Amino acid sequence: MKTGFVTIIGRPNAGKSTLLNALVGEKISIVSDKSQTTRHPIQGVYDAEDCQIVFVDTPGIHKPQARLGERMNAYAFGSIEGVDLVVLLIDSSVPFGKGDHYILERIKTEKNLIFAFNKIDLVTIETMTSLKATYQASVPHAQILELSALKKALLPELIDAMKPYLNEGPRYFPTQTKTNVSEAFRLTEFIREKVLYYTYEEIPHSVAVTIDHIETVEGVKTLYASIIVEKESQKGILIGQKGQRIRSIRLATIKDVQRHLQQTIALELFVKVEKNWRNSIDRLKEFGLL
Ligand SMILES: Nc1nc2c(ncn2[C@@H]2O[C@H](COP(=O)(O)OP(=O)(O)O)[C@@H](O)[C@H]2O)c(=O)[nH]1
Ligand SMILES: [Mg+2]
Repeated sequence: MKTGFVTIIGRPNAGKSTLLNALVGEKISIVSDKSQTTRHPIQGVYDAEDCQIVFVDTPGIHKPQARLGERMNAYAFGSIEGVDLVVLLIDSSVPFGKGDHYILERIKTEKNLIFAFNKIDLVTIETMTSLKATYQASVPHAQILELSALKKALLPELIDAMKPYLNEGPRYFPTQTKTNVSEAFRLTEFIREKVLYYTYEEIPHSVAVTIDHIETVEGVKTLYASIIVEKESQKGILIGQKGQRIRSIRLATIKDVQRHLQQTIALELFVKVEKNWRNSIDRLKEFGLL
């Protein structure tokens, strides 16, 4: 049995979480079109007859604007230490820029490195060829692959390419284990994903979610959760006119959580304002971000 740890890193929005979910075959890590969706390193386990790979999804590497952002970058770079292989996932539809150069400089000394060019469904062959050449020229020892995480294209090829970097040994986790994250954490993330979907600009980055209480009455599980924002104005936007937006968030979350838990649930959402929580050491600690 071949086993190993593989970290997926890259810029925000490259498709890292989409890839993790596609490889594991279950929604482990939330996905959105907003940057900085993933805040923690999240493990997802790929399990097959001949190999088990523990993938680590990481926050996108970006220019930080708050302590939270600094922490997220540190998590991402910290997650490449001691793993068997680093996969740099690249959004092929975005031109090579300073941010990409910065990541390359940080990781080019890694011995086991795959550059995976994602979103092949969005680019021409010419674009892809020239982007690949740029990367290959700066880090010649890296192996290069193309794929689409969203369309689940060329994923078996990616798995095959990883096998030489794995080691002989027993499984790290039982075959049915898909992730290391707790059930409570997954529930907060399901809610945060819906908040990201329904909001724009600074709000997605200003939101944290806590599960405050869970009760089961006559077989119906009710989750009481708080959505924490940084300003009164954000609270207003989140609630929306006549409570429309928070209602949409609530209903979309219920649908998702019910599918995940395979049972009927109720959900009570409270929106709270906490100025500057992203710079609060206590809060970041509480959210497992420090
Ligand atoms: N067209 C296309 N979109 C993709 C692909 N992979 C991911 N995406 C989209 O890219 C956005 C960011 O995805 P996400 O997994 O959250 O990126 P992350 O920030 O790197 O974790 C989402 O809207 C995904 O649906 C792909 O192969 N093709
Ligand atoms: Mg992500």
